[in-house]
Amino acid sequence: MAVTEPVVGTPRLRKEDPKLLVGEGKYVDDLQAPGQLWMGMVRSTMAHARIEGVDTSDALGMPGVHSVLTGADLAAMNLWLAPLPCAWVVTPDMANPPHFPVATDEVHHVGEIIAVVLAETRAQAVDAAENVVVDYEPLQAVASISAARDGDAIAHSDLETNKAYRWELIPDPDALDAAFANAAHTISAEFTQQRLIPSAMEPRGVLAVPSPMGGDITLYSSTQVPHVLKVMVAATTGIPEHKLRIVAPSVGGGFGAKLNVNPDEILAVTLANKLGRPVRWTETRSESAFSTHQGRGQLQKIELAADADGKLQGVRVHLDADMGAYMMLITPGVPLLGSFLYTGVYHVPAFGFSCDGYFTNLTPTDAYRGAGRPEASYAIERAMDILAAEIGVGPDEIRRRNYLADGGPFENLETASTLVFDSGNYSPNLDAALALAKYDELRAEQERRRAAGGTKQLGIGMCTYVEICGLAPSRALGGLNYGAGGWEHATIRFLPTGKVEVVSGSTPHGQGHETSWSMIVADRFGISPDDVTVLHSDTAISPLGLDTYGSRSLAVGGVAIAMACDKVIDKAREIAAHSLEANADDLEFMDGSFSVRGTPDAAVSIQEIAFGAFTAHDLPDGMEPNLQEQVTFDPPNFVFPFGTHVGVVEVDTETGEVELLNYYAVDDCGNQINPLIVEGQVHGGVVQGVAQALWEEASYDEDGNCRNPSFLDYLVPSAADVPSIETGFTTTPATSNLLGVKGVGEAGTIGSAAVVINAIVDALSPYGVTDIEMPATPAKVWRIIQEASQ
Ligand code: MCN
Repeated sequence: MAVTEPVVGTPRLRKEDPKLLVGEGKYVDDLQAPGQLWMGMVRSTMAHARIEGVDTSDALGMPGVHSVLTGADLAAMNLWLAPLPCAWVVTPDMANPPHFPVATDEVHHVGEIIAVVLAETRAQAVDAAENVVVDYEPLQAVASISAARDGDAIAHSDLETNKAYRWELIPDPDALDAAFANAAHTISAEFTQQRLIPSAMEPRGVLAVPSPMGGDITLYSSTQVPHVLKVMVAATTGIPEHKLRIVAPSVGGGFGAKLNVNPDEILAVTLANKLGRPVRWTETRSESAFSTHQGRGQLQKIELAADADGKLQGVRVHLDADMGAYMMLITPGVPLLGSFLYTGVYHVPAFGFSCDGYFTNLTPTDAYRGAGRPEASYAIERAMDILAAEIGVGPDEIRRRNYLADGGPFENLETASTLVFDSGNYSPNLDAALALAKYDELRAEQERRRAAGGTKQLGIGMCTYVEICGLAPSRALGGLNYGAGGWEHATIRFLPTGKVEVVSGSTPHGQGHETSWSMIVADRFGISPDDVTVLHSDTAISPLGLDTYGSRSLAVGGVAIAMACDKVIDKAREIAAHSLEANADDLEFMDGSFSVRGTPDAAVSIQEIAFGAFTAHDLPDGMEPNLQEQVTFDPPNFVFPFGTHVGVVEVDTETGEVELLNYYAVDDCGNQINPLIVEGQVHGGVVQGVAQALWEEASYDEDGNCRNPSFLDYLVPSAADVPSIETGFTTTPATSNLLGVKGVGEAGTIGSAAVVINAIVDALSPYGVTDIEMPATPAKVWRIIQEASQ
């Protein structure tokens, strides 16, 4: 049946949710395979040590134990060809010590795998793993970035230094020097991006199932990147790629932490392949702090040069970035993802960025929601507030004075970091955020409280962020030495009965692609979204794709879907012209039917054409049967969503407690497919940034032990910990894709940490407080007030 009302742009509940809400979703841990063996990991209890011996004898005799394999045993089995992959070798001389799934002679972080137990049940595997005795010779651990940079200890005994690489982006060094030499004001600030433990609702898990005959193997993994994983597993293990199938069943969130090739994935596949039995493992929550990569971990130095009015003349940034113990899939590239955005949404004539990557003896770092961009946004947006204070203007005014292209034109905005923003219009977005927050009233209330001198002071923070997403143009990614392309693939298939199948190369793990993709297709064809089904997350069903990260799915994959629909319509038009005996150019396609312009009675629906294309009884000469088209889209540019967020905190000056009272987010992600999903993405993202600002931090002692690997000590907020977030939107369509869409999956995270810290500093500015490190715990806030009051 034809549907005439467009659905794109209207809020719709997610079609994938009912199944998940009633517990029908099948996660890796729900799957069962006859004959399966469980892996139990023997993990290093030391951050840096030589392995002197591994005694497996007790474990081997325990009930249900099939085998206990040390690194040496596994090496002798020749299960893999290469170490775990790093796909982003950022400089030709980057140090990249080999990272095998199981350590053989030296361990480099607590939790690194030393031996694997295979047993009939999970409990038996875990019990036996606890009875493997490892003899260590302790080595000095490098437990922080500053220790890696300034200390004597070396994280890898066979390296001479902890420094892995230096990467620079200084388009015009002379101009940069001149900007600082001639500046009326200079600002220099240092910030710490603490390590974060990604905490998806579903921990990671794997199940590798060999087929009884033929040597094929299926890996079920809680991954956001089945396609990437397939290539990497093949390259690492030597198992032919065409013999591998990767399935990501229901995946309970990832936030970047399921974008990797992990030791457990390689172990499960290779052991299952070798033994001819299914092999599985699911991490426990506290194991996850060691077995899944962590996020952030940077020391930032940012300098601003400005003229007497506070107009930026130059921005200079240096990062020391914590790689952790090894380079995982994109570890070294994460800081680079942010490097281009340290000039924010501002007109900056001169720019320079450098980053030193350091190894430490801590869990490896890698992508975590925003990957590099929240860090960049934090540094520039904190620094802009400091500049505002120096110039003596408000935080809104300093931003307004510096916005790129204020007054237009709003397309192709050139930046000093060499990026060209597709489109951006920042002042109206700031205005909308200030209006939503009732900014003037907030300032008046702040003044009242200050004058009254009470213990509950108000702080108002803001941030205008921009992000680079829709990670895409393959050529641009190649220019950065990234090991893959950025295209995305879609296939659209009309079934004989007029229903539509979409095969999506991007792989949802919470983003609602089934709903959004159905909406795009529905509008293209004039049908109901309920008549569309979306197939994804299985490399046998969707063989081509580059998956979901970098808020790329809509701006690349969703656009590929729209383009594939249009190709289907083009073919259908030829068939319609044939059956209506008309010229294809004279046909119009509206509300799901083709008709001859001016004679609407002669019409044929796209479903009728689909059936005709299936029977193929009367197709134009030489035309292939069926209505199915595919598109691989490689966009000409990234997309650059932006937004202004305002946060209001109440700081208790006696206890140091900070309460986030209100949060207002006005985002601009171009045209929206489903505003309800967009809003949900903003909410989730904002809370993750707020959590970094207030609560979350992976804390390590000087021996490299994580002090808080469980939810008892690692403070992931619940809905009750945050206020209801009020959202608003402006719409500046993207110019690099036909839907005019930009990504939103990370947007909330990118602005929110800076907002909260700006707000706390704002509340405490009368005390002379100019900065506070994240997370702004009550103890830290209290101490800083005491220090400032002395
Ligand atoms: N959307 C829209 N209109 C827009 C932009 C997006 O309707 N203008 C919709 C899209 O159609 C899609 C959703 O919003 O349904 C997110 O789209 P997009 O911004 O393209 O982001 P991705 O789908 O590529 O998701 C990746 C992004 C990242 S990088 C992280 S990290 C993240 C995130 O999404 N992790 C998440 N959101 C998450 N949400 C959940 N529930 N769980 C995670 O692990």
